[in-house]
Amino acid sequence: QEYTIIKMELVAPFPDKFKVLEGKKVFLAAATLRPETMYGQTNAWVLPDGKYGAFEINDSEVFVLAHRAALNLAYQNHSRVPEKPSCLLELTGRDLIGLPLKSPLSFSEVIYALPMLSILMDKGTGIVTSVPSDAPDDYMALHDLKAKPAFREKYGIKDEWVMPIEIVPIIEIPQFGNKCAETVCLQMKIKSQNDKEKLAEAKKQTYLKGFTEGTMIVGEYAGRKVQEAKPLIRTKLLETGQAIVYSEPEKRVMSRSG
Ligand code: ZZB
Repeated sequence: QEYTIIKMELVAPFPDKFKVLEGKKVFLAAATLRPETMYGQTNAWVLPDGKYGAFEINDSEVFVLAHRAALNLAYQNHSRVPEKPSCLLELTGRDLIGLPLKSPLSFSEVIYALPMLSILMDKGTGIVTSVPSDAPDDYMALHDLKAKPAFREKYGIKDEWVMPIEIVPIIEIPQFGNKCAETVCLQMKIKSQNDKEKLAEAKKQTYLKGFTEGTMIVGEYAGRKVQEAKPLIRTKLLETGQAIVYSEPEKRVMSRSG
């Protein structure tokens, strides 16, 4: 599986726990298969109990991601020490909640890291960028946070990180409109982010529709089909140093859906 890693930059001043990283450029490294949707990013997702680390990618840049992903990246020429992850700081998802980030192409100047309970730590980087207009999982996780004050309280989430978030329409799909994740979640009567089976089906549908029938309505390639815009946007993100390629080696164990 070939992902694009989006570099979501931690905005200074760093919180106490991250002070040892001062002077470096620090990024939450989000793995995505949909680089063309980056205009619609509203926040980042982390697993509260997930184990993460801050790894030196080169002399000046640090990526926060799962240890397994750091090892894979080290073998893909993205480690200060060749073939060896160099961890400066051990972290959990809870340490990441509330971090202010600046992410490529997002219309929001600053977005925040928030908890999502369905993140798999053995897939991608364990960091996910949130596009609630087009990703059903993101739409439902954001819905849960907005609708449930107790949930926000449990994780020490400030209202100002969540309540101002608005879904940004970025892709138009015939019959699904410009917030296809919302359309599908409502149609399928999905209740929360824990509704795993229905969400898997919703994801499948929106992936397919978005790719085959979607048209960009924002950004440099507005008016172009998603199929055409996707590789162009990806290349631009890579060329401008805002993203890197990440190949996920085949897993030995079968995935849950396999
Ligand atoms: C932005 C985005 C926008 C995504 C969208 C999807 C969609 P797949 O096909 O199952 O490999 N993701 C990445 N890593 C994880 C993880 N560790 N745990 C849970 N989710 C993860 O799915 C890849 C997508 O799943 C990635 O692409 C990421 O979300 C998420 F409009 O990034 B995506 C219809 C989906 N739309």
